[in-house]
Amino acid sequence: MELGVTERISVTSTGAQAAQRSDPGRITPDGRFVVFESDADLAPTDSNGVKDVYRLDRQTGQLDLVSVTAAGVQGTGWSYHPDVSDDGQRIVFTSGNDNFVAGDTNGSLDIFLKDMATGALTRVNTTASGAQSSSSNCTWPYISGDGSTVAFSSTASNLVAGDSNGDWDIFAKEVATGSIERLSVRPNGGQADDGTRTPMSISTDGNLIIYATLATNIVAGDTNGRQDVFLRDRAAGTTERINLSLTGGELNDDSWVPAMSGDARYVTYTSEATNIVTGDTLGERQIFAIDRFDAGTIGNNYCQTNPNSTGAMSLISATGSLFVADNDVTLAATQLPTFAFGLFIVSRTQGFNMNPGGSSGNLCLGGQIGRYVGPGQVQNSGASGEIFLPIDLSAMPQPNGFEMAVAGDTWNFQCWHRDVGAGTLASNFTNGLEIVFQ
Ligand SMILES: [Ca+2]
Ligand SMILES: [Ca+2]
Ligand SMILES: [Ca+2]
Ligand SMILES: [Ca+2]
Repeated sequence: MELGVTERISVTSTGAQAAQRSDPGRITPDGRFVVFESDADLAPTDSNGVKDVYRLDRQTGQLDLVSVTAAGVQGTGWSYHPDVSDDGQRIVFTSGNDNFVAGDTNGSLDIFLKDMATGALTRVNTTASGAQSSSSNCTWPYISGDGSTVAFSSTASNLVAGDSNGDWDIFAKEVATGSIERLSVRPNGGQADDGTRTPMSISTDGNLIIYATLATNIVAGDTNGRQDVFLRDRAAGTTERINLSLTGGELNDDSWVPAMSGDARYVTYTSEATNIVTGDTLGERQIFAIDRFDAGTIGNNYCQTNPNSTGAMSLISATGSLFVADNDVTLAATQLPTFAFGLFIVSRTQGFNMNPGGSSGNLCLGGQIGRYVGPGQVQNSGASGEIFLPIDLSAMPQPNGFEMAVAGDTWNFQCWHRDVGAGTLASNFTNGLEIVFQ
C-alpha cells in the first residue's frame, strides 16, 4: 500500500503554525478547496481573536478569511460549522455576529452564505420575503454541491407558515429565488411530532435530503419508538424511511448521523440495531451503508399470467443494479414446472398477446422481440423449477443483432417455458418485468 502525502491545512497565510486549535471542515470533491474553522487568526485580515471560517486553495496555496463582509468587516463573535459547494465558491456557516448584515437584531445564531467570487456575504435563514428569523437559533448549515440550496436546522417559528410545533425543524433555502420550505414534515405537509436536528446530508442538485428523527408520524407504521433515517424528495413532495431491516421491517434500535453521496446513491448511518444484517450479535454502534440502486430486487412486474401445469403462476424477477454502468442484472424465473426448458425474451416494447401459438400463457412483449438463446442460455428448470440468467447490458439480443442498453432506457423481459400438456408440446409464460435503467 502506498501511503500518500499528508499536508497540514490549518496554517497561516505564510505557512506558519497556527497559534490555536482548528476544527474539522469540508473538502470539495476535486480535493482543491478545504474549508475549516480556526480559533487562530490565520490571515492578515483577521485580527478579531475569535473563531472564524477559512478556505484554503490547495492548488495555489491561497488562504482566504471567509467570515468577513465584502467591505472587510470582521465578526466580533464566533463563525463556525462551514460547508462548501463542489466548486469551492459558495460557503455557508453559522455565526452569532450581528454586524455582518444590516438589520440583524434577532440576537440569535444565523446562517450566512459567502460568495467567494464576489465577496458578498448574505444571511440565508430568512423568510421567502427576506424577513429575519425570530429570536431562535439556526445551526448546522449544509449547501448542495451545485450551490443552489442551503439546508439548516432551526427552532424559529416564522420561517414558513404553520410552524407551531415549538421544536427543531430542518429547512431548505433556494439561493436564487429566496424561497424556503420546511423539510421535516409529513407527506401531507403536516408537522412532525418530534424535533429534527442535524446532521443531515443533501444531494448535489439540492433535491434530496436525508435526516434522522425520533418523530413517529413522518411515515405510516413507524412504531419502533426509535430514531430513524428519512429521505425527503423535495420535487416529489415525498418522504420515505430508508433504514430498514433485512426483511424490510423496522429497526429494533436507534439510527443516527446519516450521510449521502452527492448522487444520492449511497447512504451511510450509525445504528445500534441488530436486525439490519445477518449475524449481528454486537448490539453496539456500528456503521451501515445502503446502495439505493442495488436494492436486491429491481424492476416492476406487469401483465397478466395464467397458471402453469403445477397450478402456480410462473413469475419473473431480477436482482442487481439499475445502473447500466454496473452491468449487473440477473433475471430469474421461478415457480416453473420442474425439469422444463425455458428461455428469456426481451423487448423495448410491452404488449399483450393471449395464448400465442396455442400456448397456455400470454406474451407480454410487443415490437421487436429478442431471445436469449446463446450458449447455456436455454436452461432446464430442474428440481427447483427455477431458471437464472445473468445478462450483459451491452449486448441485448434483438432480431437484427445486439443493442446496448443506456441510461434512461426501458427494457421489458419475460420467460417462455415448456410445460406438460395432453401429449403435446405445451408451453407457458411468466408475467412481464419492466426495468428502467439509470
Ligand atoms: Ca479570527
Ligand atoms: Ca443574529
Ligand atoms: Ca419548528
Ligand atoms: Ca421511529
